[in-house]
Amino acid sequence: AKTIYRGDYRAPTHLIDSIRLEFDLNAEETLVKSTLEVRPNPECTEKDPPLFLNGEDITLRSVSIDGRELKDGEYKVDSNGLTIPGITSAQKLEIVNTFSPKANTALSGIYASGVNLMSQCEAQGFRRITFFEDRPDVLARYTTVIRGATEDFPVMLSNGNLTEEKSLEDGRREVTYVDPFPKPCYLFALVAGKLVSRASKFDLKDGRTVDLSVWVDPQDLDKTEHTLESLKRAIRWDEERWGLELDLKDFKIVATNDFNFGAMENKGLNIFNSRCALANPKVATDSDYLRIEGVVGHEYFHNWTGDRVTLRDWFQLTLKEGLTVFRDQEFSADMLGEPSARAVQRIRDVSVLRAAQFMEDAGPMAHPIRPESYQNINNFYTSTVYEKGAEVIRMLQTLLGRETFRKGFDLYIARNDGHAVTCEAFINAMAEASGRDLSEFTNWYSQAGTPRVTVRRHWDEVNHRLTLNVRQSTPPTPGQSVKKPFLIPFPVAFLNSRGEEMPVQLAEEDEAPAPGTRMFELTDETAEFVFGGLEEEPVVSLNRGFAAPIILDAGLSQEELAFLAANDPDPFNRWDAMNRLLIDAVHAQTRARLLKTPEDVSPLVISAASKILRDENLSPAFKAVALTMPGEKLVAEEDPLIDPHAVHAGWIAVRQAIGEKNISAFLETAQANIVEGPYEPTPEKAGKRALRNLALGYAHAAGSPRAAIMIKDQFMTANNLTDKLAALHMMANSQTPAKQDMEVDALKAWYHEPLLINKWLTIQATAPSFPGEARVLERVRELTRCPFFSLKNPNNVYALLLGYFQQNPSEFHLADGSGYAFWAEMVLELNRINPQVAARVARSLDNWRRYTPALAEKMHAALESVEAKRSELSPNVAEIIEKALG
Ligand code: DPP
Ligand code: ZN
Repeated sequence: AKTIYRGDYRAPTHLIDSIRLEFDLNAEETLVKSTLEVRPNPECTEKDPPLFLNGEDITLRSVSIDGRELKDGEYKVDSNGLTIPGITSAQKLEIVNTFSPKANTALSGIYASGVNLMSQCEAQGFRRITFFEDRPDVLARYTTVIRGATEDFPVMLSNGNLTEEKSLEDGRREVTYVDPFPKPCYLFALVAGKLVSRASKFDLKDGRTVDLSVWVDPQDLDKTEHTLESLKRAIRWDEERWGLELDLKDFKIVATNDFNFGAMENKGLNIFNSRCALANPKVATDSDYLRIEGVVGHEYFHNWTGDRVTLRDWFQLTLKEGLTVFRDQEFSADMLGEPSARAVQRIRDVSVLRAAQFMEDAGPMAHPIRPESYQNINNFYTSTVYEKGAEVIRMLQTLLGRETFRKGFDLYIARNDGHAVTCEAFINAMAEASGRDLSEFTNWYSQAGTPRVTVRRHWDEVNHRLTLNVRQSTPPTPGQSVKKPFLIPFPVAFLNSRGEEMPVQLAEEDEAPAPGTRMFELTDETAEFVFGGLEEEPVVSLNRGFAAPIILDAGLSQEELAFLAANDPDPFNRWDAMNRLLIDAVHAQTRARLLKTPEDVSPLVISAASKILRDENLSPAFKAVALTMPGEKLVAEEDPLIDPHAVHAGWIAVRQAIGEKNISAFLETAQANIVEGPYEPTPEKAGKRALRNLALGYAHAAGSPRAAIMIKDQFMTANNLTDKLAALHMMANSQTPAKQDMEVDALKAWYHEPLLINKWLTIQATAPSFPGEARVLERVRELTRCPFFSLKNPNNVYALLLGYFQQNPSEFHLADGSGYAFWAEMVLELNRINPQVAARVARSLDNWRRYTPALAEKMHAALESVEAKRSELSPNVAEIIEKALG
């Protein structure tokens, strides 16, 4: 496939000032008439270039220029698009084409979802609707006319304002929308079908009243309140925190069960995957409620960072995504309010980054937040572009300070409103607002890989001085063997033996600053800091709040980690220390298994866990995250060669030991954290539920019969999905015979609700199998043939197949390679149906080189078996396989 390079950017040959789209809707075959006002781009340096309009999987009916239909030979059409030479002045182009929504299983362009039609244009779906310059730097004004049978399409929506609505004589209706804002075509949206809405008026700060609505299938209307309320909070927050107002009279959200992404920020008409939009206590857990609020915020915030200020080209994706993830993370944190709840939010965000992005950065798909090349842009909607991109923005805020960062942000918006720009626009605005040269910082945009920062300490007992020697290095990544040092914010704090913060004073300074965190910056490969004014040797607490997305080796002993886990006043680092102890304990147990030298789980980790569990000053929410076992994959990432079975056994041993040694404390905690009354997803109540379920999990893992009874009882009586699902999950992960009945009960009760079916599928896919039970591989294979599973539905695929391939390492990595063979089979089937989804699933074998030779060899063979079908592979899948085989 063709590789596209960032440096090859050329301005568009032609500009399209306006587009009028007329749709005659039909699920089998939709007819589009598109009228374009086209003119040569004065900034294009080529002499009289032909106009090229992308078009894919659509059928051209006719082309006319200024009313004259073009004949064969006056244009050229092939499987990539339409070429029209000779457009050297402003002209009106009229194109008629058709496509089939029903046949569109790729879910890109306009497709059928149940009885509805939905659109998804980012990144390159618009070319599957009509012929157009499908690139983000062509901004046009859209008028959309939709005609459809009243019976089939009682609701027809598009971007902008409804300006006309009429009944046609043939039993159809026609609606017209005008979007006042020029936009790139990836932000176009069309929705039609039998939808109902929950609507509300909302008063903006500037005095205008706007209409907000959430559109869903009728059976989902009772799941829309949280979405609508989240939207109101997001609008208010963007006004208050960033001074940004809604620029439309009308803002709509639509939910659908068939969607490749989580959600999409189409101008004024956001479309959401139902799993990111629908909630009530029966179908959504506490984390679903949080996620929905975050995603509703994310898509709404794109209205400014993405829509009003958009991208010049797809290499700049992080310009809108990194920034908007940062904004949604801040929104979620602000909604939680008090500092310890905010810390829990930060802990969750960092855990996601470490689990997914660090792995990506260490594998064959490693790329800078702004990639230098790609084959298929859909493969670059990655945790690097999104989550690491957000960390890069956060570092800028840390380095410049909140106020200056805000000034830079305001400047960025003011200066680039209505334009399609590059990442430089953001950096330049920040540099200008701060008066600081940020050129060193831009390495974060151009270099892949996670920097390792190693800190070695020397305590001078005589002079009471502490020296920190810091070294940063970043391992090679594909195409980048040597890395320049990064500019890294580096917060330092010291604790005395009572656990209190001490002043962080450089030896050459005369005065001690107030005790607390002090911010330094790393710019070179090495740095030395000498600190004085210390009454005793401190314990260091570094990179508080995860100020930089680095892998930090602070050189702390297990005792020091245990000290921080018990005492660090910074909740993030307190969590981090406990998390590190847990990871190290799993490593030790894994090693003991590999070397066949049994050893006890370190008493230090057990007592650290027990202290956190009993600490009366900690919130339940914090205790729950601090005592959550790190994922097996995250732990395995640090092993020189991964043996998933040894890691699994090590993980089980640690959890069991912590459970056994604290069994009564866990049972008491479970008892003490029962939440009474009607369900509410508040942080306090969610925190209590999380802690209770965590405690039950440990006690159950330690074999407590009482825990088993409590879990079963909870499954039967819970008034909310969080508790019910947690109970089912704990049972499914144990050997209890009772679990079969529970699983069948749940299936019966959940059968008609796609959101719940997906959760059920994930439980099946991620559970272990015990002796005498069918292997998970067999269960998953069987489930792919069930009436409630379809390879055409992305959520089904993510729930069952990604669950199995990516969240159940010990069951997927079977010694005979049968797990991998199944993966290959699924990738090839999905490749025919939905290339974007197939490519996501394909990534499950990315890090094959990291496994023990016997497994790596079989993973490699599975990759080759897919590669062997090269000629059938979509460009999406081909790129992933090619890079994995590298
Ligand atoms: N731009 C979408 C989002 O991340 C994904 N297509 O919000
Ligand atoms: Zn986004």
